[in-house]
Amino acid sequence: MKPNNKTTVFDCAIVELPKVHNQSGNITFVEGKKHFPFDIKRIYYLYDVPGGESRGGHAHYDLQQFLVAAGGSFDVQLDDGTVKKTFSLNRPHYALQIVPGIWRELNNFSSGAICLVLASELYQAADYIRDYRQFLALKASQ
Ligand code: T46
Repeated sequence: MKPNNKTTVFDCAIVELPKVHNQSGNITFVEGKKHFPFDIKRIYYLYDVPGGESRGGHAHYDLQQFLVAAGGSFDVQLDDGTVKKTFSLNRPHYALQIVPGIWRELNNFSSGAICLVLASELYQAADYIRDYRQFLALKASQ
């Protein structure tokens, strides 16, 4: 696997998802390749995150993701080795696209927050870069 070391935080953005509202509430739906640029191969979600805890602290070589605050709120700090950018997620019909090769830290989870992740690949431990110095070296080695 080759690192996607040319990606930047400016390749990551919030996208608005469809929302259908009626008197009994809202529904949001996503279809791979229609609303996202990939077929969704895996869904996972973070929940019951204790107050003050952080998640993430890694980058991916290949994985593409969309993160949604399906409940509550949290912040996502993205880092491409040069620029850091923080996104606050707090509405279930907005998703944050994270491209490969971006370091991320998730924090400021509200009580009851749910971070829903729609991912382009199945789980592979080898797709993670968990050492920040290694990440910086990879980003600098283009
Ligand atoms: C990400 C952020 C937002 C699996 O066995 N299968 C899976 O699909 C996942 C996602 C995790 N795991 C195992 C691997 C670890 O033993 O669950 C444990 C915790 O995973 P991790 O420390 O990577 O959790 P987070 O919250 O730091 O990161 C997760 C995702 O791994 C990552 O892709 O971007 O959520």
